[in-house]
Amino acid sequence: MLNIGDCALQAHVVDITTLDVDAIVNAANTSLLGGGGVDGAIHRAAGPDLLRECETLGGCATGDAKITAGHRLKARHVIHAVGPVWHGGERGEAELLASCYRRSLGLAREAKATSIAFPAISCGVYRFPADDAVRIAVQTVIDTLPHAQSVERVIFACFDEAMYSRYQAEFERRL
Ligand code: AR6
Repeated sequence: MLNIGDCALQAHVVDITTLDVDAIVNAANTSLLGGGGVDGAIHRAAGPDLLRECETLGGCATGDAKITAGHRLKARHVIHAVGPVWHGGERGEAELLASCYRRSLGLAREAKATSIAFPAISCGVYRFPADDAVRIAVQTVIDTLPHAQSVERVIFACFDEAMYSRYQAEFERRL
């Protein structure tokens, strides 16, 4: 855990779809119409009304995010962020990934969310190098928290121990 002002940053090995938080973030694609990985898991757990709501949104640009209700999830909202596909690092991937975290926290603030959980956006099918992605995620959240005062708890939901260790190492580096 890492405390930044009044906000606690935590990493947990957990299925993000099970979390009872104000908002979970989805690692979506530009269509916002579902897919595999965490996106597929969120749509399965939230039920078909999530897709119906997503169909009204008109997609989403890479680096941006859009918010919906949580439907059958315990989470009140889903924030659908579109991370970059990794192409070697010369196509603005780092800035686009940082933008996902900034935009998601902005939407969380507008929804008056106090708790938000992020998956490791772009670290699966989109192949962003995980160590770099984790550093960008933690740095961007820390930099953006002063503009997202409602947020008291940020959870980095990890699918496995290897990803969890990366967040722990990043927290410890900052203690
Ligand atoms: N809870 C937490 N983390 C998870 C879960 C889960 N239930 N399931 C997977 N992960 P990915 P991307 C982790 O591929 O790279 C989809 O098809 C996973 O281990 O879901 O941003 C979308 O529609 C990895 O660390 O997202 C897009 O087309 C992380 O979540 C595309 O994949 C992200 O992996 C987005 O690719």
